[in-house]
Amino acid sequence: MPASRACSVQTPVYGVAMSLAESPLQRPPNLGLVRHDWTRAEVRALFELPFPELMFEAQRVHRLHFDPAEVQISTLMSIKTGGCPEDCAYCPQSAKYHTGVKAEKLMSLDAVLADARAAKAAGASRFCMGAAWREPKDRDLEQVCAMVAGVRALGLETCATLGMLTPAQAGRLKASGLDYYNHNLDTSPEYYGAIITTRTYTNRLDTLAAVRAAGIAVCCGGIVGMGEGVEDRAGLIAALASLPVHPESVPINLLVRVEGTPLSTGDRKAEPIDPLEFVRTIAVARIAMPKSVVRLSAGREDMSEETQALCFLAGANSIFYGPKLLTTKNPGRDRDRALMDKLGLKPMRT
Ligand code: SAM
Ligand code: DTB
Ligand code: SF4
Repeated sequence: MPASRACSVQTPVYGVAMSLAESPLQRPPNLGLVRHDWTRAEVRALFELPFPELMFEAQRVHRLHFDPAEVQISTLMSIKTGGCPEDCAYCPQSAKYHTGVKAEKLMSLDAVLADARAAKAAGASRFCMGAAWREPKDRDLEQVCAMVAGVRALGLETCATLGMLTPAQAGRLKASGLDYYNHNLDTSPEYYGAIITTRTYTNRLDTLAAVRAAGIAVCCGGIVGMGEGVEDRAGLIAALASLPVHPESVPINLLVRVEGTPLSTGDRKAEPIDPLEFVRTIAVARIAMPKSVVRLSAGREDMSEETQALCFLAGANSIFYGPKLLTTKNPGRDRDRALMDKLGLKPMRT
């Protein structure tokens, strides 16, 4: 061994886990390889690691597959807002709750393309169109397909999140040029029923299978801070990492608590989660799905710069950029540019 590697205070060579090598902790085998057989217990054990060990492993895995200074930039647009028949307890767009979000019609093609042009000019590489539907009707899908084709023609990657899809609908979206489809598992299979009753976990897995079979890249993650336990956060990551192919994109959302939703008040009120537990969830997602782009998704508006910086250190490498998510606030572009400059982060090359 060259002299420079013999001493434990030298700059580490990536892939050589110096502190773990000297620690009594056993590193699970094959960290950094893509595996589909993650057990809940293994994922749970990652959550239990001392914070420095977890962060070290997450960074090691991150650097095996990504440039840690690069962040993928997406912009989100609500193309059909509010009035949704589903009862997702976190969602301001459900017609079942009084949140002040007004139901609107599907936007026009021109309005969507104008927004997409602005997003591109501001530096986004992907444009994600969200609709508050349980599932798209075929005539709505026709219009969304035209939007997808138009956005793609602008030179942006395309993403849509429209609710449940049949295989035929997924095929039509693929044919129109859809690159990514977002459909989240949201939480663990066990906690899911406490959050949504109008569709099942299996419904979600079926949509994900239809998207995958159509050849569209999968964007699938969940929400943290809905009153779930660490067991559920581990269950979510284990479910995502056990999919036959890992999602190419994994959004980890921090609950945006919106007044009027069941999680905002009363006996179902979700208490805010410790920011470090959110960081841990990002780190565990990074380790369990080494090649996936992990998005530090909703919830950044009220997040400190320090917490966001820790999320990037934990392996997050994507954000939504622009002052609005679907119906709630996201940091303004100036604020995000300043943070990225301060941290030396740059847009991911596509
Ligand atoms: N209606 C479609 C569906 O549910 O699949 C697409 C839009 S829906 C708003 C997309 C995702 O946004 C949800 O699955 C959920 O994970 C996330 N989301 C919605 N409201 C949220 C909130 N208040 N805080 C954090 N994430 C939220
Ligand atoms: C995802 O995982 N998060 C985004 C996107 N997919 C569609 C949505 C966040 C929504 C936050 C609440 C709102 O703005 O309405
Ligand atoms: Fe509807 Fe989607 Fe909101 Fe659920 S998350 S209420 S399906 S818009």
